[in-house]
Amino acid sequence: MFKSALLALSTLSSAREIVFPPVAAVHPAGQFPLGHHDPVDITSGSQFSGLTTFAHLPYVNCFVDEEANTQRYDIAFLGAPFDTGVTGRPGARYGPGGIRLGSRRLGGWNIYTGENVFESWAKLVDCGDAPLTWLDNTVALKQLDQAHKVVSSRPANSTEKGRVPRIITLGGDHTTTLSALRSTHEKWGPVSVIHFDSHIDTWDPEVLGGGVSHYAGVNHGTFLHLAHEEGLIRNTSIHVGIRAPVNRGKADLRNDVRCGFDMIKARDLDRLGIDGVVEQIKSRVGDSRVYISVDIDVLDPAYAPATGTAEPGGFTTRELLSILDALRGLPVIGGDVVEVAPIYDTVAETTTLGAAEVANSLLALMVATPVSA
Ligand SMILES: [Mn+2]
Repeated sequence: MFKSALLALSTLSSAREIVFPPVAAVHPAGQFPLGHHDPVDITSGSQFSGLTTFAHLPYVNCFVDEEANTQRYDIAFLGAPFDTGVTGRPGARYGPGGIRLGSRRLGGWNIYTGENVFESWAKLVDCGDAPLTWLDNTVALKQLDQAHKVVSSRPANSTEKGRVPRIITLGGDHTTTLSALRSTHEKWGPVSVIHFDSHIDTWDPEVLGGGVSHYAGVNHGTFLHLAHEEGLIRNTSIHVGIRAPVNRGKADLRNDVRCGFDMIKARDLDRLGIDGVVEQIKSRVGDSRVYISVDIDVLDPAYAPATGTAEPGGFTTRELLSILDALRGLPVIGGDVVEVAPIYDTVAETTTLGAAEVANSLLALMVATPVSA
């Protein structure tokens, strides 16, 4: 009995002594063997170590002069945890954190382009989330306006590529895009909006919310109407992926055109194909500067269940990424991924993984084409 126990112990201890060859552990970014000089290396990163920023980018508190002035950047990720402008399910205030979690495995050389956006001319940072109050929409949106203006007002790192840093916002409900557009207008003037969404979001505030109170008219279904009213956007804008019903039939659609939008409906993709959709978007925006806003509900709920106003019959994740990547060459001055509400996600993080990939595609477009102010 003693002998067999000893045998079991020695089997266990030798099992614990199994030594893996060094190539079994690799550096996530470069496929370098870990512990090249030291058999135990804790200086190189792993996909799961450290604190969670977008794609492991360095965190810079971009809102505080003393912290940001010494750490310049060209493209900044900015979280906008705001979801009190929704008409459906709330929860997008957790979107920035959810998208960051979904971005943990981003990195490396893109299989389609052969490029690595994380090893380019552009200095990338994650500014964290704008600190927004959660009980007063008017104050919160003023804070977000201010956050965008402060983050984009700092001098860029690679000034030969462009003086103004560009921002990719992680939403937040779609109201948050209004703050982004107010800020881009100051730096770049009116821009064409390429708006991926299942809803038009140009509803007249008088009709949607404004009948209740003045401030309720500022919400995730009216922000594009307000952006038009404020002169922030050009009348060469376009929706992509629309399929949700409108409230007032022809009146809403007439108003939509008046706000500067053309429309590619979700099922148009079946007829036009990816190339046809891309061609229509490009011919619509011409050579104007563009802002790309992606409401994750443009995807079918099968691919993005974690959103506030899901509409069946949407794009697959692959279709959306193919369209986005084909917009390469357009002068993209800013963009966002919004309406991600992680509490409704699957346990496999279906929506947040997709949303992170969308943000990665926006980043690739911005790195590919520097824009000077
Ligand atoms: Mn929307």
